Amino acid sequence: MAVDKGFLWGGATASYQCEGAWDADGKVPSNWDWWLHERELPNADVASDHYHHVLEDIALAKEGGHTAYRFSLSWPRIIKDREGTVNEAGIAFYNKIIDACAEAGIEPFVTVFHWDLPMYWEELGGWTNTQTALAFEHYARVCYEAFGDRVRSWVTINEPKWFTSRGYLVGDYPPFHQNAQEYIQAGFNIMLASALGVKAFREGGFEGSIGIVHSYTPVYGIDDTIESQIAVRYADNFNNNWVLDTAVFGEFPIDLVTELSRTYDLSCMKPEYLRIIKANTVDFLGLNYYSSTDVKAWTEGETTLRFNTSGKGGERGKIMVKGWFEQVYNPHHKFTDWGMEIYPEGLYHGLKKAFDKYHVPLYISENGIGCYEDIVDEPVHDDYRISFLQDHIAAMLDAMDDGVDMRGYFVWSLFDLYSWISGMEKRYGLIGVADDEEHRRVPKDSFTWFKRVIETGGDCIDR
Ligand code: GCO
Repeated sequence: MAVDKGFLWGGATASYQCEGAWDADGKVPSNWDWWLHERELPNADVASDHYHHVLEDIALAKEGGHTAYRFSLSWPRIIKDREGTVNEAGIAFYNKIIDACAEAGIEPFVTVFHWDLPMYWEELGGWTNTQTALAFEHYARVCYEAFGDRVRSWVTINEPKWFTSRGYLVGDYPPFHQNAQEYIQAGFNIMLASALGVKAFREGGFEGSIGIVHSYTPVYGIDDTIESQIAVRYADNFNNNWVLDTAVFGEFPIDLVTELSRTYDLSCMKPEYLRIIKANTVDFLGLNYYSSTDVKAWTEGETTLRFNTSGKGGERGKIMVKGWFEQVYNPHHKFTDWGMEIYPEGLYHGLKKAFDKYHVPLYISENGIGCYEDIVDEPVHDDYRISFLQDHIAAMLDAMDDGVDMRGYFVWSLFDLYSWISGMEKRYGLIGVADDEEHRRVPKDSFTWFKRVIETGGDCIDR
């Protein structure tokens, strides 16, 4: 049976990954701008040049039948300095996107923070400093006030786990640190920031709903032994619960806090902040699903912890999870070119589990596959992407049949964009972006296929 009419179908992007125009019209540098320039790494100075192609991109989304567009706002484009001065040109840019969406009948699904932190906060310790979280409240309020008359779906933060673990534990994202103490502080502050974002939303009496987006990694034990079950709990706390429990229940998992308190300084968790977190929980969860993980009890030296990434940095991730669990490869599964496990069943199980536990509406806020592709004039025949999306949408529809309250599905990504340290090589788009001066948009076969999925409300999906 087709999903109901209000179900959101669309593509997702993020400001740093697609806008380009990194120093245009009063935008100040973000931590990504600064660090990548400093280290001479591939950057998103230009990226997909969405800043100059935004009307074309929204027109294409409309042509593809999309009913929603998930994008993020850039804090350094909107707030110029630590005093909180607003950059009107930044506001104007997002007004342009939101108004174009309205004209196209596309619902804007807006993330307030998707990793591009103003450098003026990074200089003071970034997310390890509680001041950043406190400043986020002001920034979020500015966004609601500017766009809240037209935006009904808000996300405070995108993937707290992913960018903090890569930035402070694995050490391959800015600020390239490997320090578990900093990771814990950053993790706490980001959850505080999210709660402050919810607080500002509620206090302002804005219409609509507000949630958080999590990089969801359902965890499987290799067997049912008690050792494996304990490893699963550790891995679930590490991968999911510290974000999801905290966002929905307003409390960090108590066994995780107890465990961490044995080794780390948790004085950042002040009672007044814990009260803010408790009082300001989310309305919905956005789950980004790329892969699941298999774990077993820790057995030093026998296996390699992959840390949910291409393997790079996996060893370094061990500083935190030593003694907790080991991540193992499941030889029966397929993997992408970047070593991400392909396992649609994990989405079905994960959605069931999340809904049973949290009882809030769910969105798939990202799902997709990164591939090497050459964008020329002809559409890319990305049958591999179609089959990936087909199997994952089928898993979502099965979960809906089994009672899970799903409200929308977003493909990552609407068009090709910069994929963090993988640069522009790792393409996810339904629409190709050519490497030429014009950044020509060339819709792929998956774009046409997804249009049919939307038109049939998912009925054309093979199940
Ligand atoms: C990628 C990732 C995406 C994005 C996104 C996460 O490699 O590009 O798989 O998930 O990084 O920004 O929210």
